[in-house]
Amino acid sequence: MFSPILEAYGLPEDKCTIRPFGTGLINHTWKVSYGAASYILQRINDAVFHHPSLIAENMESLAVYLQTHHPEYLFVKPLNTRDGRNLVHSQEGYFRLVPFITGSHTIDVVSAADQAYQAARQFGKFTSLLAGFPIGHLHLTLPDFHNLSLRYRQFEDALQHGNPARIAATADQIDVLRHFRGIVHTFEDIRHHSGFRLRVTHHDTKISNVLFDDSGHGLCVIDLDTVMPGYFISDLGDMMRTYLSPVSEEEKDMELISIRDEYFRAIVRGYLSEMKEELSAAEMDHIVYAGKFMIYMQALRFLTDHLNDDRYYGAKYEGHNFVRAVNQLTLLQRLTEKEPILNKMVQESIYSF
Ligand code: GN1
Ligand code: MG
Repeated sequence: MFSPILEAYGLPEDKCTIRPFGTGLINHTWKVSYGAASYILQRINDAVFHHPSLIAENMESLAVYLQTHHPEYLFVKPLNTRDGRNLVHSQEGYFRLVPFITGSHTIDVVSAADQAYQAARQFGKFTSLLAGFPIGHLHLTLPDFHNLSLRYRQFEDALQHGNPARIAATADQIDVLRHFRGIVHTFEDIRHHSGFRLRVTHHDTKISNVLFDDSGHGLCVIDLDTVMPGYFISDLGDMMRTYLSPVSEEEKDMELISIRDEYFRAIVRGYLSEMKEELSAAEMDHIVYAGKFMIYMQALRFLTDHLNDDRYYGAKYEGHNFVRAVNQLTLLQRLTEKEPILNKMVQESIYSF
């Protein structure tokens, strides 16, 4: 299967070692080693990304901008094939090959507050280095990706047309999602608020999308498929969603879900260390909201998918997306309980700069 793809890049498949890599839910990823060189090969899920060439074009324009304005920034861009293409289309789908940066590594689980700080700093840096980039030049690779109002409508749609047995069995979770609906209203306010800006936003700030060096310093961010115009709450919020709790969205024992204060502080400090000059007062007032926004959206998306028979995320066991939804709702409740403390930490962080 890989032979024509690797050949396009001048790599002989029979001399390469190819093994699955990473834990993403959407694209397929492999690490390819050839002699001393290593690469990351990815098949873009074109059931999700209908126009993979738009991703490649976004990477080209970001690369040109960064090369001109911030040539010292490590921007990991897909390689061109021998005949100059930035993407290979075969019967098996769309593929790209990215150089593996020697001396770098990724992590799958945040196990120290400094890792959260480093990652938040890198995501903030990415947006702030691109503050002058003409935002209209970015293609929307997934239109409405973080449009919470649309996600809520899709949830309501699933309540109408989804699997009736699953709808009946999830009445409690449906109630909780409805109870938190104010999070959607705040999002609507944000969209109409002049203090909120659309910036170059990563939209997938999980820890495995940060490259670290051997001493644990953040190097740069990777996995740029969903880089699009967006609000800062997407990136900051998804870090809260994925770094605050000691257990991930896959955890079935909800007792283990908690908010780690020192990780919250690390995320906010790391992000603000790069973004404090960028954010308006109105945006600064929505730092804790960012976490609520992203956790709520993910809970909506998992439950919606469960009601739609797992057609988007797939399921490794019966009720997988239901468990994920309950997990995210639990996390949302834990975060909401701590809101006053977290807001206080935000104020302390803002004053400490
Ligand atoms: C998907 O593929 P992965 O794991 O990077 C999803 C994210 C979700 C995440 C939940 C394009 O990301 O939005 O937060 O799963 N990406 C897409 O694990 O839908
Ligand atoms: Mg991703």
